[in-house]
Amino acid sequence: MKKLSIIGMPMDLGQMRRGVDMGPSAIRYAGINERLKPLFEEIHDMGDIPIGRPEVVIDKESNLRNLDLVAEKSTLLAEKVDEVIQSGSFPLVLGGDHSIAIGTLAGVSKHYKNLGVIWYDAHGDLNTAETSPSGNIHGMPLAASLGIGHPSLTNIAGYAPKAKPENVVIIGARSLDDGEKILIKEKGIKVYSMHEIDRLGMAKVMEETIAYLKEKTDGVHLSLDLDGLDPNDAPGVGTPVMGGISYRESHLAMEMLEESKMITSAEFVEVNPILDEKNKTARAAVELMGSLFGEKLI
Ligand code: 4U7
Ligand code: MN
Ligand code: MN
Ligand code: MN
Repeated sequence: MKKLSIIGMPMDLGQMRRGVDMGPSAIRYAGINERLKPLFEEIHDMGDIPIGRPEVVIDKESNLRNLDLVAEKSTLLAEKVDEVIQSGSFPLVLGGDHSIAIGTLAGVSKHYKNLGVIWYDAHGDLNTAETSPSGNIHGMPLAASLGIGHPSLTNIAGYAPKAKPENVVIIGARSLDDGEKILIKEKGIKVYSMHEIDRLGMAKVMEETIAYLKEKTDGVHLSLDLDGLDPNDAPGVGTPVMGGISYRESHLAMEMLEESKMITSAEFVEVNPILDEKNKTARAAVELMGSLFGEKLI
């Protein structure tokens, strides 16, 4: 695709650590426009979806933090993403915590019969109100997108599910809660945990992922949580987990996705400049975008 549209989603309502609302600013500051300019005919930065500074509200019935607000803001994001795809442009969403994926996928999914999803993350984000140890919605967006969880989250844009479990691949998992493990088995979700990445190598993992999705999907969304990377390479995240995917492995993964030509939308989430070291995590995000969109080393 020749046109790129950047949408900032400075939402931090899906978790408790302040600062992830500054993710879009940090990523822009890291030079996203300059970096991607040579790779597109046209780049349109649409600015940020307005989130404001709403007060934290815990839903009485479900115990979910900021349930109504996340649902309301997700609807706004879904509309924007939908608009971008209709205009023939590639939507690139900047988070924000990972709860933003609920809105992104709500906007993307209606354009595909069989949307594939690559979930690049230390976590499964497959919790529901019942299984969540935290009540934080950023641990739930993949479940919600599969139609599992609170109706306010699963029915954004008026339909569910946004993706089928057999069209999802999780890459980088190393911190899964008990309920998430059960769901993965029950639904047959494909997971390349750090174990498989170590055993097979990233090249093989990506070859298999691409082959798996290619035959059955008509579009693939990349949801990249920076905590999928090792905290040494991406320290500016709210829920870091040791033993993650390296910076180099991540570049290889992005390069292979670019070669596959299968990615039709993307989001980079959980960049928290307050927890970062000299904007390292935002810079890593921008550099990985370079590889994802076709920047070549030589
Ligand atoms: B992220 C967690 F309990 N699983 O649900 C939860 F470990 O979007 C963490 O991947 C979720 O960063 C992390 O709160 C959400 C926890
Ligand atoms: Mn996540
Ligand atoms: Mn994560
Ligand atoms: Mn996190």
